[in-house]
Amino acid sequence: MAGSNKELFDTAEHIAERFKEQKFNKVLIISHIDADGLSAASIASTALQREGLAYEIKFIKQLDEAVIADLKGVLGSSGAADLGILFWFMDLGSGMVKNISQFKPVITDHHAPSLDNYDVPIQARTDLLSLGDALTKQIDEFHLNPHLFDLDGTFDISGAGTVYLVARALNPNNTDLAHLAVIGAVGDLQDSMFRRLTGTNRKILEDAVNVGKIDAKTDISSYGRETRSLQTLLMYTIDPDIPGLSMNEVNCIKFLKKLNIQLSTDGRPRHWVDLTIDERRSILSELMELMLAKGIGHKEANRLFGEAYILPDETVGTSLHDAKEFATLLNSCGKYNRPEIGHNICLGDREEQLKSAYQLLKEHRSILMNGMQFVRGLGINDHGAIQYFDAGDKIPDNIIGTIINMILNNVEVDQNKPLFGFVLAEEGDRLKVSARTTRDLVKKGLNLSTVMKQISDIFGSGSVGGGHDIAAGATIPLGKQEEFLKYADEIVKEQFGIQNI
Ligand SMILES: [Mn+2]
Repeated sequence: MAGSNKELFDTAEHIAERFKEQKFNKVLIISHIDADGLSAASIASTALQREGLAYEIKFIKQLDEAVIADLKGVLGSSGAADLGILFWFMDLGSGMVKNISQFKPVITDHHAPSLDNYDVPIQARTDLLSLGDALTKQIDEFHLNPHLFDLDGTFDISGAGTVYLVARALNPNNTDLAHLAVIGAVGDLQDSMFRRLTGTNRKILEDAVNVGKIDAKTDISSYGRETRSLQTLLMYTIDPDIPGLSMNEVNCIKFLKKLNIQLSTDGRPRHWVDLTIDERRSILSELMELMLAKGIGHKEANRLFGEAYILPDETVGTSLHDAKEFATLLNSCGKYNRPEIGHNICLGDREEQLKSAYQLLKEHRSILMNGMQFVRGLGINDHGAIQYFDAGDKIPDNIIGTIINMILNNVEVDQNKPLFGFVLAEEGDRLKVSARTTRDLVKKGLNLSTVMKQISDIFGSGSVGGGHDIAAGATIPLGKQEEFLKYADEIVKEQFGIQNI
């Protein structure tokens, strides 16, 4: 199944050539407003600036018809080439190749391309065949996506990674931006399956390590080594599930006290990074023992360990010192519509912008906690092969995916069905639906990206959907929830090979 990444590098070279050769006044960067998209745009803008090329950035929540209409406004009646604008879609675009072909764009993305990207309608074939061929060739030429080369975009490379390959092809000195691609990749959880970056991400990581921007070390895989108290870090360790400790703060405190681990010094909670090597070892070996004693297999218990990506230039004990926590900080900027703050932090601002980002992070945490509690009170509904909840307007639409992830990871929820969440879109005129599942179900044939795409296609205009096999989303018209659930149940059953009775 795994293809080779040589073609990725070749395509990156080809795109870099276009930046060097084509005459244009400005590059218009259109990127996703999350940690991966922010890292991607930061790599791109820095690389372009270094080449003396002007750019402008548009961060968007998703690429839909409304955004495309907006971009068409930029074009006006003339073509992109006449205006001297080069459109560069990053961390998005592959699912909408047909709709954006008129911009003659560069696309660097890792989301699954839609199957109907290159179809020319049968009735138009006689007239348009040659035109269609030319168009297709042109799009593919500047379309960098691991899926086009048989690589899995959920873990082989991220949006920021695809941009990084282009930046590196533009100028070998851009390897000093590799750490941003690492942040983008872990922001998209690309290290979660194997507990380390693999595939093309591994090559990017090597660059980051070689220039001294990242230290890669095996450590506890739990989130929050830098900024969480020890008991919080343990309590929220849910993959792997630690019997008695996951989601149980009291037991976590008892566990740590039994090992004579001081929870605080001078009234300040200690974090994982404050522990001595011996303390870390004693906790990890005790956790392993506990899990094995409870009958958990070695392979599962070993998920306790993972590769940590440390940014040695940053201050220990801050979000910036760890790639995962750095990504969370960027995500909070995106989620509260302050992408420029995240962008500036990636570019190196450590003063005012960083302060604002920490404030957003604080708010983000409390909104997440409230959202979790709300859904817990609401309960999860069973619907054939799937399960779902409807949060109405009680949860902001931009954190619904994160909430679903947190709930699905919670031991109390059925892991054998994908979890869907509905929420009113921010604009109030449509429904946003988001879904998450486990790696196990994906292995059994589940593909949420296809589910979202197929249903959006059925609904037609006003509906758009896609993403990854393990995590996907769609926007659908109001009042279509029941219909959506019916289709989702059918498609998921089909994917699992279950006959409808
Ligand atoms: Mn991404």
